[in-house]
Amino acid sequence: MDKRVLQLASDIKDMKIRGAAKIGRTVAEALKIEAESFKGKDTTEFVSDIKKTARYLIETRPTAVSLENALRYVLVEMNKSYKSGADIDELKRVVGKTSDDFCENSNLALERISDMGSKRIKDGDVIFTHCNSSMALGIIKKAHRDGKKIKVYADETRPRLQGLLTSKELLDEGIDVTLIVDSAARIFIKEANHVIIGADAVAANGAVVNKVGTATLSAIAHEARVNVIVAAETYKFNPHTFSGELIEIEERDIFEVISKEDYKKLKGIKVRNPAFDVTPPEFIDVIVTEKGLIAPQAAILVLKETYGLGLFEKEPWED
Ligand code: RI2
Repeated sequence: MDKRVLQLASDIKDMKIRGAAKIGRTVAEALKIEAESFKGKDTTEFVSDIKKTARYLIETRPTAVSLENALRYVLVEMNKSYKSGADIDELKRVVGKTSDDFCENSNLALERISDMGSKRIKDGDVIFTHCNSSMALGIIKKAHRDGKKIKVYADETRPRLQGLLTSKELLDEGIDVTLIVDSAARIFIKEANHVIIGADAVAANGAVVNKVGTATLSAIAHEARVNVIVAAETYKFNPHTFSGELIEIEERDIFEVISKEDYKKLKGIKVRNPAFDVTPPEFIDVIVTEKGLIAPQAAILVLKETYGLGLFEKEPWED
């Protein structure tokens, strides 16, 4: 495997490259790099090398389905060309082109989601956000750029403090931001008009998997009758959930939660660090996709339109 691909995989795993949309674009680019650097002339070897690279990239982060869907987007087309007898140059071209298309569509989705979502925001609105979602922040920034005077509460998002990244991004735009600890959400939610968040995965029943803490925040918002808006491209929808499969929740290193020093002091302590949680559809008012706004209960229709029945005999990266 190309060294640059190995480096990208390691950066995704360590969260130097993070955010579900960016992870998707990065793995698509990684396949293009691998294809371009392939030296041989044998098409079977080429296809097997690209599939192997895809399987390696899948292992980096299990929950963000954008990763899997980006690989699927490229590999389905590569497999079709291989079966129809394409030569090595054509196969390389197909991988490069589909990788570029995925990235272009992803950037376009950000623009569309920002445009459509921002129409929900009125002048004077107060918005609550969690973690650091490019899609959610796209909506907030667009509302601000359209001249709406808004105020944002960003929670810290323990343990990795992505709330600081969000605060910096919004401050750079000149937006009024207040940073709070996660556990202060119930105090400030009463002031909010909307909770706007991203998604790492959306299930067929409309449940949203997002950064841990999202489910609690959405429950609090539901109780306070504050709108919960999820910004998610259609490639965040998980086709496996169509047939009832559960989404795997990534558990990360416990030393993101506790220092090694404290861990030693607290002999016998158990620590858990799930990176995501599941918000039920009842707590979500709308999902903004690049194709339009949908009720969470309509997630199944998005999946059907994109993946048919979603019952894959074989994944495109399997040999
Ligand atoms: P966009 C992030 O995951 C957060 O959970 C965020 O809400 C989600 O990806 C979506 O981000 P992590 O990579 O795709 O920080 O909207 O674990 O940028």
